[in-house]
Amino acid sequence: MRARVMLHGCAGIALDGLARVRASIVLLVACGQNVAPPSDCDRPGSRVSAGNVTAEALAGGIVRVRYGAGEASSWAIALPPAPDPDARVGDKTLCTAAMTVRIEGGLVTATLADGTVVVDDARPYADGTLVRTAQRDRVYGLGERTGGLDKRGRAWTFWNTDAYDPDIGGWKPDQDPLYQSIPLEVHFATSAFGIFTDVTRRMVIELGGAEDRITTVGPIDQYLIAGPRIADVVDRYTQLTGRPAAPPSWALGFHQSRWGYSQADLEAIAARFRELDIPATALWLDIQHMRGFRSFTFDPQTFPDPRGLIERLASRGFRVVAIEDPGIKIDPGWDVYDSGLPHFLQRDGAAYQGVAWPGPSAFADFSSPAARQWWGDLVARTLDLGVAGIWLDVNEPTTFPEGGGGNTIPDDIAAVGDGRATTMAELHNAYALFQARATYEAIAARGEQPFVLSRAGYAGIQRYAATWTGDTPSTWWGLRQTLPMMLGLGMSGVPIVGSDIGGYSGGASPELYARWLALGSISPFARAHVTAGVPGQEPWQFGAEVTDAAREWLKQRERLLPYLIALADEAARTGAPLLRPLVWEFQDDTSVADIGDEAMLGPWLLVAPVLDEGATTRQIYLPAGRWFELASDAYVDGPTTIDVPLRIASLPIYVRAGAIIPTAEDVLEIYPGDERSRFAGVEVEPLADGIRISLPRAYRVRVHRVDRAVTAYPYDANARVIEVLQGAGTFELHYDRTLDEPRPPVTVTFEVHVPDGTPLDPPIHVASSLTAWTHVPLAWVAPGVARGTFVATRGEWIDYKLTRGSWQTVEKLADCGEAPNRTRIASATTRIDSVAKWRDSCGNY
Ligand code: MIG
Repeated sequence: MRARVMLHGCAGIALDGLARVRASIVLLVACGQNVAPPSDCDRPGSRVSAGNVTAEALAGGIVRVRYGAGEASSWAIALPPAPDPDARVGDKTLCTAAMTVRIEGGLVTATLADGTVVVDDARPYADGTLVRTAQRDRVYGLGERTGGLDKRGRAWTFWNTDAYDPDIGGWKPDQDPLYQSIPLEVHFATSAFGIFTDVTRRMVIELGGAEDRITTVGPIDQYLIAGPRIADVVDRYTQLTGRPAAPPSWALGFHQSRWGYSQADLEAIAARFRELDIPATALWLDIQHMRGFRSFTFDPQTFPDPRGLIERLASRGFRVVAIEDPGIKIDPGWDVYDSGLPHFLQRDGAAYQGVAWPGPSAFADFSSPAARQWWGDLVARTLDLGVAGIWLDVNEPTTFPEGGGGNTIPDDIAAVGDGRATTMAELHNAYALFQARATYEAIAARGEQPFVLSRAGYAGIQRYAATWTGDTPSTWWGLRQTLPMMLGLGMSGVPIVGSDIGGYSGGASPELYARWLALGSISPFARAHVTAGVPGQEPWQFGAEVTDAAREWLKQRERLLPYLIALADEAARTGAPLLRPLVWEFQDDTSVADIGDEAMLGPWLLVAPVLDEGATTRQIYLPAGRWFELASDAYVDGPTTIDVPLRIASLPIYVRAGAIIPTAEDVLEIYPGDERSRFAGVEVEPLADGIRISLPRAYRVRVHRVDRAVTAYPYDANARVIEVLQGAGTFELHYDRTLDEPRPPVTVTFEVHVPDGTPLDPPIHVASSLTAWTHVPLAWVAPGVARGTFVATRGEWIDYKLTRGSWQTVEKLADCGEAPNRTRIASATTRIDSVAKWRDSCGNY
């Protein structure tokens, strides 16, 4: 029996049983570079210790190094991993299949089997300071951070902070720290490894020039995590700190929020979404619904009947998510306060008081199991009203300095520490982790799949909550920062991430809002939200063009929902983020390591949102392989950089060859490539004369870009798609897989729905860029419905206007305002446009 092993970052090398004994020697020769020195590991064992440093090999390709005295204990670790049964030790050395760790003279060195240096201490550990020789590699991750993908070159602080700057209406361009502290470094040169510094106390990690420096107080636990792929690092890391919770499917839909919605606003907004046919699944309650900012209450004046409200919203297909702040109003006689007394953090024998939204407030010690139970019972009360999800805000935890204290609970306040008495100095960064746990467990206890959104977090937060990028201001730099920030969170084990679509401070221009919504529509968590006292950021607030584009993007998201669900399921099994940088999928392509303005949505969709003001074109890098434009099925062969023209409606998405994409109504979109591929239980194997497909259940299978007429199957020659209904099992389709040209012509169908009273004669016309803006008539096909076709180059933008044969009759908006040009990408999909008014009926020509 031959075993295929992947070691040392070399290609897989086949070894038989005998050769494996001398595997390291064989591999040294095979790899021929950068080899770790021969070790003195001569006996079984998983632990070495010298001075105040201990290294322990754990199962799953991880070594824990403890700097400083005492036994390690952690709030982040989901299940303490067992010692690595195959590890070996020498006097100063620990050897595992993945790495060798040596402790000598108080210095730790750790090297991967291929010689890659993981840790090279430059000085013995002392007084909470760890200094190591910096490696010439990139460092991804570190949780929620500003800047690009690579975090090298500056110091990063780990201290959860409400980073609001009133002058900016959110956080600043290079703000640090933000709300979350996730001390996972994902190092990448040619192969990847991780360093997770499991410290919840205030800490700074400086990823400088010659030295990397970690500064904190007290002992430091580091988990050294083997690769070689970035995906392996995050897989191992989320095995250690817990797999991400898969959200309920409604939580993957579009959410609408703002600070300040009244009961009437919510009802009107629900109706408007349905009227405009814009998909949305949830509406949010910010702190305005509370009685004097008391968590777990509804104001009897302004929200007299929450249960009825939530039922009416549910009848229109909306779930409701409600915010619950941690600061509990000091209000003797109020049952929430009274019942909380045994659970609040204390100072001098009384509840510690900080100032938050309700004024003087007490804060539960979520590191106490009893306090978590108390909070969970209150969460259950909110859920009993019909609320479907819980939003945890200001849980850094934030207090208002205006109240005389600082911006958080003081370090010296004692805390239960989940069985290990401590103070806020250590609990601070983990406060939200425990609060999210209490909330998640309360929802799960009811048999519901929890949806919790938390602003703050520590390593492990992914087990309980999704997150968003907090108060990102409504600026172009805010939008531009959002994508790398989400990608960084994804590489830090937090896959369900989003941003306030339109930005938090408000006043977004139509263009900024449109670009943000496009990005939001391909974000794992998609919620429009904005602060109080500014215009709302619902999709219809920015003009007809943006409203139409919003409908397209959100319908596309709705179609892709089964794909998103499959990705969330993958995340829950492996930690892989839904939205991942190109380097995650194309680690061996040296040109993608710093690309943070494109991303992969799962393994199959490359998304290139538009992030610059006024952009009329954008460059898109496509790695090796064939890429099909999602909107048109035009294709491009990579590696290449293309320049695409842009419209407001643009959201460039390319499908990677090999793609298997489950979509709504049990449709499975398949884009065969030259290699076997697998996703969501489906397997596709290319054959010389077609493909073989294995399905776990029935699907309507659509095989894309079949250019030669196929007689044996239902075949749409214009779409160039074979569409067959198939049950579970394996089947083959035989056809000629040759493609004729990247952008073959396509017949484009326009369907126009006209307002009542539109005369039949003259007919509806389309004036477009396809016909040098001459007016071409459509045919009436039903009362009020006209249709016609044009031939276009697949994938080109068509700009057009609808008329009744002349500019005097051109389409107008419902308020008789000028209608912007309509636009669409030339494809086989029928476009349906509804006209509100004609110019001659507006009487203003
Ligand atoms: O002190 O609840 O980031 O989304 O609208 C501000 C009001 C508290 C901060 C959140 C924001 C929310 C706001 N909150």
